[in-house]
Amino acid sequence: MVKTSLLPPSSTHDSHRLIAILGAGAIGQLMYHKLTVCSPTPEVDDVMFIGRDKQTRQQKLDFINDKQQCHKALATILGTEDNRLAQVELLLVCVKAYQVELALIPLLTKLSPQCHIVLLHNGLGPHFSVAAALAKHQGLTLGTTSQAALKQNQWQVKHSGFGVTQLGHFSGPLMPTALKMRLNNLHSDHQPIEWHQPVLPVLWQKLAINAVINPLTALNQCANGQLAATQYQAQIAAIIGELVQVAQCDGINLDKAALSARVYQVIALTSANFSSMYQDVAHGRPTEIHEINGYICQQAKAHQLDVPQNQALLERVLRLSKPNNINST
Ligand code: KPL
Repeated sequence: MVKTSLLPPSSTHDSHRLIAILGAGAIGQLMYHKLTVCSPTPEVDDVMFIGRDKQTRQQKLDFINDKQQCHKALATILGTEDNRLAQVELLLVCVKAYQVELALIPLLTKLSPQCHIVLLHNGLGPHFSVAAALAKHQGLTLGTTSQAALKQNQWQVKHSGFGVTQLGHFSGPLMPTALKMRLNNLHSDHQPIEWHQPVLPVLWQKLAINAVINPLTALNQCANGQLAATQYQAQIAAIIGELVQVAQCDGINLDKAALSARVYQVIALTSANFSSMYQDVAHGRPTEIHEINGYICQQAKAHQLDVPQNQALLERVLRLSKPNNINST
């Protein structure tokens, strides 16, 4: 067991600039540990979570790294009325796609007027309303991560797979270099953080991966790897074909063959995993279907395109899952 220094919240000087994480799920907790105890220069007192309650509290966390070592930490979960929200200069939003607007928009005026926001959810869509709600000096970066983390219990997370984290500027002021350097600590073993400009092509690529794997595993109740079977080939090709057409009308050129190869690569790399949508449906939680296949349908409609495969997946998953509601996770 590796013991790390646990600084109490009182050690945080009032003028400190803070990094905050909204969403303490598996990815939110992984980001916390990467930015604190796992970073080469651990600074444990300037990274905090933002909770839903008014009161600030402390929470003990466990992080099990790839070498099965356990790091212990004592995290501050800032309450929604804590004045320190105004010191938050970088906010990593790690909630589910359907929770982004409800969780983030009411907070924006409480954060520093220069706060930079990073959205890290599956799917697309919430970035439009978030960009519109930001103050003049609040910039927006979008990203995606294929790092994997598994919750062993609510406050114990295991780093279960290495992957790449891809980020890029979307709107407003650029992220200051000092914050960018701090985020470079989110790298996984041999894969540095990738910064992309423009970022949307990368996010459409990830959308294709999620548009295939997530609904098909949820509907067929299978692990990701089972989608490599020939019975799914035609359907997967049709989902990707529709997405490529819609993306093109949105000004994003994607190579269908390369995208399809990438989707099958992720199916192979994550073959034993059960997708997040499979798990959401299995646990009776809402899913991110609106921000995944639903986003493809929405953009298709705007361009007067038909996307029957994605439309059918959207409707079938909606019949399986709960209506989206921020309080239900
Ligand atoms: O992002 C994922 C998810 O489950 O949401 C994939 C890449 C499909 C891995 O399971």
